[in-house]
Amino acid sequence: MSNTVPAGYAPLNSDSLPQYLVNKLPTHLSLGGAPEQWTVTEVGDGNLNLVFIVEGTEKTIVVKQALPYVRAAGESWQLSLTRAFFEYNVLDIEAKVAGHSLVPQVYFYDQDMAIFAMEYLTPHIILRKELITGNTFASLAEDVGIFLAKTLFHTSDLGMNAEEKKALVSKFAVNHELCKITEDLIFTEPYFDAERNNWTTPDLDEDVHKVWQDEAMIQVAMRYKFKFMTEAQALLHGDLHSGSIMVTESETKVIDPEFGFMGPMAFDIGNYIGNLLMAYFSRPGWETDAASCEANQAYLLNQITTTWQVFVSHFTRLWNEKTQGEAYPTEIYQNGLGERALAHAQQEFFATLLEDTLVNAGLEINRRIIGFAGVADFKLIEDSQLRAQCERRALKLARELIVNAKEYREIAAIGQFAQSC
Ligand code: SR1
Ligand code: MG
Repeated sequence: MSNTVPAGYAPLNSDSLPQYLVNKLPTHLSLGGAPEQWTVTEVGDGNLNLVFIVEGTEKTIVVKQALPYVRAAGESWQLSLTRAFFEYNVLDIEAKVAGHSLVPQVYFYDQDMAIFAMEYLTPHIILRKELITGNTFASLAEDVGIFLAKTLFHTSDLGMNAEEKKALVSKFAVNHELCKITEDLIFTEPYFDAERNNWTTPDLDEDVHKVWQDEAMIQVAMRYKFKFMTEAQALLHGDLHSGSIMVTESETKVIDPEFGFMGPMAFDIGNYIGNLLMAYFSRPGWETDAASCEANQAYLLNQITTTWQVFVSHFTRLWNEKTQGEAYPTEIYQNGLGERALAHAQQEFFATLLEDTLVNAGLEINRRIIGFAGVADFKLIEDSQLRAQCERRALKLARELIVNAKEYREIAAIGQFAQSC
């Protein structure tokens, strides 16, 4: 893996950032007050980057800088800085197709320093934290469903010009290092005794060893790894979990698309649904009151169904109204075979997409419980026995989704299986 650091690159810190910004901030963007008086706080708690909040007297911004290694692992796991380029570019495309109501505004990007500055989202909070607290959000499913529909439709051969779409494939193919992280951490390592795996031991040892012997499940995982690597359907966010979404009562913003590349649509949708399911299974670790635990779990299952339904109806609308995109061309459907044939084509499309979504959701659950990068929903449950109990139920559902995805014609049916776990 090449890891060349450009000559102009240096990681910044709270002391050096203000001076750097003085020369870089666009003139129209004034934070107010002297740079020495700005308050700079490093708040990055993700796996990869430095994230600073810079507060002037008039305005606050967020500055994100890539490090030449994986922050969560240390310098022994080298990673090139190009991810800042991809994150900036995905944010730009997402904003064009989904709008700034769902995607933060970016102020500038500096390639040499692998840094960009963006809108400070306040009072938004990371969705994962909110779900752990047990909070609910009225517009979340609608917002995420629409985000998925717009970003996936408009960057696919259904909704964009074929030449431009192939240019996107070529541009994002260079994000192979982050794809490789996903290929390893999601599709490979949970299925053998990989060094980086990290599960609740010894409580889950037996369950994890069973996974490594589960040929039926592993064969599907390998098939979906191949699909992930070869199906360049649309520009994916690439890491659409509840830690990549910030919310308020009425607003939803999708952040952190550094894993973006042209891949299978079901990966993004399945990732998000897998994380809602983990929130669901972690509830008994966070709630002592049975009734409120049940109510919250019902909310989470409803989120899954509604997100999918909103996605399908919005995507269908875009498809029915499409004016470009050479897949399922308008000459054949809108002006040819007609509405019935188009509806039939769409029905088949969504049936396949649902199956692939459920498998990807299951794979995301497995990797968060067995693999390197766990999720706070489970990891922060202090009582390891209780944690393992929650995780074991989630693993049971994950297996069902991976092995029997085809059986689920309606997304709501997975809720029944989840309840039976
Ligand atoms: C080494 S990065 C580990 C994980 O963190 C990111 O958020 C992605 O989910 C990745 O798989
Ligand atoms: Mg991230």
